[in-house]
Amino acid sequence: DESEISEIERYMKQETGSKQSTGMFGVAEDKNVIFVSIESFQNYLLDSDINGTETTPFLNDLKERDDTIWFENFYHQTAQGKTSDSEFIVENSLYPLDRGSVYFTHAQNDYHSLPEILNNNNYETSVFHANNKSFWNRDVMYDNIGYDEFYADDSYEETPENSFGWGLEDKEFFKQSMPYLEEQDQPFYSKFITLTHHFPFELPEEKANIDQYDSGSQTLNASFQTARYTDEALEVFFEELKKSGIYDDSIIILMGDHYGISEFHNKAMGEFMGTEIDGYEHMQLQRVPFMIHIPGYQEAEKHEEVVGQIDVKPTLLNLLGIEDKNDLTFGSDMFSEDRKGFIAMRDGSFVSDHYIYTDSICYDRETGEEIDPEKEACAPIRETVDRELQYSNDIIYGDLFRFYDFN
Ligand code: GP9
Ligand code: MN
Repeated sequence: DESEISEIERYMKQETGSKQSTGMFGVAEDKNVIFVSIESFQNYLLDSDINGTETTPFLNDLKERDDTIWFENFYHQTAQGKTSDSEFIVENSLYPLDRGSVYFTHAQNDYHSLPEILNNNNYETSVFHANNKSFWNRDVMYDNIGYDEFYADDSYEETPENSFGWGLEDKEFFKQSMPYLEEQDQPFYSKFITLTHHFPFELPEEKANIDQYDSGSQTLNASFQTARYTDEALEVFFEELKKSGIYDDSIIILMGDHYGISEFHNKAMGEFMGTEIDGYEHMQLQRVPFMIHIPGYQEAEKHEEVVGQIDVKPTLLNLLGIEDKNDLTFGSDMFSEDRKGFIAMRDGSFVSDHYIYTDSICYDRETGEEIDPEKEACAPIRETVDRELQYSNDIIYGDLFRFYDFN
């Protein structure tokens, strides 16, 4: 009820809210935002090669450029809701639920989501994803949180040549999206959700431009081919955006939604990485690409801060110069000096500047060494993490934003 939300509000305003940076405020004011959620993409793919062929030549180049801000320690924070969890975290800066998908279980709640805020600031908002509208209950949730348009599989032309695995291949997906994108009123916010690099990483042989890896895991082996394919699709998309003229008035954000290779493949993954996958390495494998590409910008740097999906909403609003003073977010602006200092996973694991905590073990983040349990180094952050996860659950299960005035 109202007293619960007041307590949570106090916590969020003190600990997680109003941490906007001034330096980057409004850098992308009035720009279109093209947000690409890259299916199952993890950081181990970046700068990797198979038999001397780069897996992700386009992304490797993009992340080093002066017009791309790359956060190399960006973590996904999803749970059972997979892609839908990543969408939920980005749109709301709340945690996903400990079980199920909030997109299914609490699609009718009151939220104060990114598309709604952008709508209020004169943006047209849309989602592009070539799958069934009701997958993950997206049609219902999108409607509730304020997306203007949802271009789903019925907006695309699928043929036996351009579809396999989960459906329409990413290159066709981007190409066929262009006419719809060109119809958007500017400025727009458009989210694109790719599909080809999804388990079981199926790709017709003639579309593969890199070898499979060679290990005991057919899943890991095949994943390099679909990752390479999606990297090429992103390059196609950038070219299409340039051709249409949209590129110059836009920023493009690329984000991996969650892991693609589960811990069942730890043995093969360990061979690939050249190290055994313990709890520490497992956590480090939860890093996914996060790049902010700003055409015309020349001062971009690589960022080493520990950040995650929970931070996307405040970061993006800050870049767009949108002040939403009463917003309640568990994330902070990634560019702020005064960030919260940890990224929490749904199961209570976390990564902080100095520590990584998982499965009741506290590791030194720099060295990966286990810290003597007597030292209790992780304990204070553990408490805050549990508190935040509980607050987030309270908000969702109790639909507490009903009682809060965002104006
Ligand atoms: C389905 C796509 C994949 O539409 O988003 O979902 P996932 O299995 O990754 O949650
Ligand atoms: Mn996914």
